Amino acid sequence: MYAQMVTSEGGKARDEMTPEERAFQDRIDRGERIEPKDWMPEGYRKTLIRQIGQHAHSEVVGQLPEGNWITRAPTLERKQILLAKVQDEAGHGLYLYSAAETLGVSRDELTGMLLAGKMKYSSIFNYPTLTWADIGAVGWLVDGAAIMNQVPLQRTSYGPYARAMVRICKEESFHQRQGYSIMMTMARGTPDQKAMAQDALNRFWYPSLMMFGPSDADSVHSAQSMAWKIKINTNDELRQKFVDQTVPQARFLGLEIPDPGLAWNEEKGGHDFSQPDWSEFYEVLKGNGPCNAERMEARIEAWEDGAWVREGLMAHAEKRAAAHAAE
Ligand code: BYC
Repeated sequence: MYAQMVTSEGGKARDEMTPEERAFQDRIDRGERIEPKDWMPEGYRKTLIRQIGQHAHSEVVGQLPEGNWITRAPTLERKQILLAKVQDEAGHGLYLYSAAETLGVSRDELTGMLLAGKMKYSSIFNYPTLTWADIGAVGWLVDGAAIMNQVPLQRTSYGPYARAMVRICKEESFHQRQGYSIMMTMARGTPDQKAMAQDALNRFWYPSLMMFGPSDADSVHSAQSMAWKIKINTNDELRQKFVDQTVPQARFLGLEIPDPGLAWNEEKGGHDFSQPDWSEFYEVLKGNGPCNAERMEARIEAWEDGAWVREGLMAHAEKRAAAHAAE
């Protein structure tokens, strides 16, 4: 499988590297940016295609749980804000597909792999958004986790990916604030509204922790990706930072993180917290989450429904090219 090809390439020791690979690693170690036309090891290119492609798919699939609430947003203002946010996610997908294209893979190929079940998207989008409070929780927690992961990616070693992340991060912070603003309104509303906010937090807490990927001990790609500075932090480091950032935000809302094991640890200067149920995570990755089938059906339908647009654009481009050639 595609992902396995990538995995088997990783983790080379320095004395096993070719001279080109050593020179490449030296550039990375000096903090230089790698650009599309530069020489790069095949494993580096494939790891980036996997990560950026998966990231792009996540942005696009991530529109579905929120798009579900556009027609039901409680006020015109909330509707406008949510619409703008969902459109931003489409834009993020496009920047990321463009960044991946600089590595020699087309957007159509990446989409084809997603639709054939050969590429992943973030596990979080396989959970349903059952109430309006879930839209608050998604913005606050899911976009909050996304920012935690993506701010360091602005310094990732591959130039086009790092540059795409700059604008994405600016927009993600607006998304996080809009989610938190919904949570503030709900948490300060009627007892029923506050209960809805708590219920949304209860359901989204552990899936949000899973967004950072498996624990470092089980992360297949981290060691090589960090050596190549594709990843700047480990999965556990970012998860810890996310928990430490989010706990006071929950307190401010008067809501409770659904973790009896949560406690401040003075010695480490951070919170101790319970791990998510990793067997649930791997089930979701295998396609057995609550919404996997629904999400894939929606993407396949969108691809098929868009065929006439793609054909029309191709016909138009061919006509223009023929007209230019005849000039
Ligand atoms: N979900 O070795 P590991 C957004 C897979 S969009 C699914 O640690 P890596 C938003 C992993 O792919 C946010 N799969 O992997 C959008 C690997 O399997 P393969 C998306 C996951 O790559 C719209 C295996 O588990 N963000 O926020 O070193 C609306 C072993 O993992 C997940 C990004 O994509 C997961 N959560 O580290 C609102 C950020 N975690 O590929 C919000 C960029 C792990 O070997 N990506 N896997 O079959 C990354 O930073 C890294 O790829 C990860 C995983 C930290 C996610």
